[in-house]
Amino acid sequence: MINEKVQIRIKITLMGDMGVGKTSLRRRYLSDEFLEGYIGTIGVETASKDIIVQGKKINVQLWDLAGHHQFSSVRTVFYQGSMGVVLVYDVMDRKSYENCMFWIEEMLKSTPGEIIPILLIGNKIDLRNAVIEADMSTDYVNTAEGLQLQELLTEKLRKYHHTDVLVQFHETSAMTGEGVLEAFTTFIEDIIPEFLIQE
Ligand SMILES: Nc1nc2c(ncn2[C@@H]2O[C@H](COP(=O)(O)OP(=O)(O)O)[C@@H](O)[C@H]2O)c(=O)[nH]1
Ligand SMILES: [Mg+2]
Repeated sequence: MINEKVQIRIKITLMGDMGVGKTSLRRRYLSDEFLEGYIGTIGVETASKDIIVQGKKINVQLWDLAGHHQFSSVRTVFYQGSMGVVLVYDVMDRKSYENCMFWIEEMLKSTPGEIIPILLIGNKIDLRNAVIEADMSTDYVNTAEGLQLQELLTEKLRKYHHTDVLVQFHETSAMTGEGVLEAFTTFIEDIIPEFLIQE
């Protein structure tokens, strides 16, 4: 029997360059069972839904920057209290891949003393598949490069926090849905504190 009460709320923050597909991923993951909100003062959209993990009801709240991604001091509120961060790049946009380090640095500056696991996502693989199939010589970010960045982030966070921090990596298409549910579900199951779901 599933307990009807929400037993835990988790805040997860989405970050990454504009246009990489954060809002699309959020919508795809939450499908049509979500509630949306907007925190105007810091330009954040929130959306949440309840999921069941090992028989416990969990409220997952996703925070997503709306509109322009301008660096600003109010953004610290955006990161604080996050139980996890989803860092997204677009596999067809190398700049968005290279900017991932800057996003991590901003997050670390905003959350002193907090250890926050990362889900790294390379999105828009449907477009990459299309150019590979058409044998086009377009520059794209391949899976090996995604894995390299995962390694780099793991190393950076280990040095910064002097302990191991979870960094997962998945490739997705918010357009077709490929990999989306799996990426979020695996991450969320891994970041929920054990003591909350084991009784
Ligand atoms: N082909 C393709 N387009 C996508 C994908 N994800 C997002 N998009 C498109 O990319 C644009 C930016 O997406 P959006 O979610 O608004 O990005 P955000 O600025 O990071 O929130 C939109 O036109 C989306 O339809 C994807 O996986 N594949
Ligand atoms: Mg958006």
